[in-house]
Amino acid sequence: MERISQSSRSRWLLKLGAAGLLVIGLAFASVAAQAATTNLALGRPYKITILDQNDQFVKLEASYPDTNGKELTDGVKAAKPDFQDPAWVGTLRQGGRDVVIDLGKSATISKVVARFLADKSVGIGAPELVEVSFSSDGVKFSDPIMLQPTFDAEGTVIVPFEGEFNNISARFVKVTWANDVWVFCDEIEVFGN
Ligand SMILES: [Ca+2]
Repeated sequence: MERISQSSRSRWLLKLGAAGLLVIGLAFASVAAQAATTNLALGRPYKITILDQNDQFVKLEASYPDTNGKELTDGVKAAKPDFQDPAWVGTLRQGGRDVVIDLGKSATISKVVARFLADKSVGIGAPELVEVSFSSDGVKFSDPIMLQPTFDAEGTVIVPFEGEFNNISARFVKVTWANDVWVFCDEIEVFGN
């Protein structure tokens, strides 16, 4: 059997070492990529505030409730653009809504997505305005930034509104939408790590 010389053995060890480092590096890169796509809002508590409350409208929108006050971050999305799917939370007029999500701890945020329903045939429109703002203490919020619809809402469709950010640091995320008549939302997601 041919003996492996000392120098060629050293070269092999170097190559194995480099391969090992590459594998470890890829593993870290994979974890980092995964973390960046984590929905930090999933299962987190939030508070909805009606901007201009009217008791008559509050009664009417109770037909499309936010059951247990958890539906907007429970990870459950409507399968179809059907307003009768219980995943939708219906909100009627009253100016609009603030939804303040508490991520539980300070996070680095790269993307926010809020999903809405558009079905003009039943008076439900994608909101004309959706904004997001950020806070470290839940009291003082940054200036709002508009979330944009990912496409023009024509017909009966689910329209995600999105914003991408350059690693904003915050614990509290406030999504605000304006209500024309009916606005239906099923999920708000905050991606980052
Ligand atoms: Ca949901």
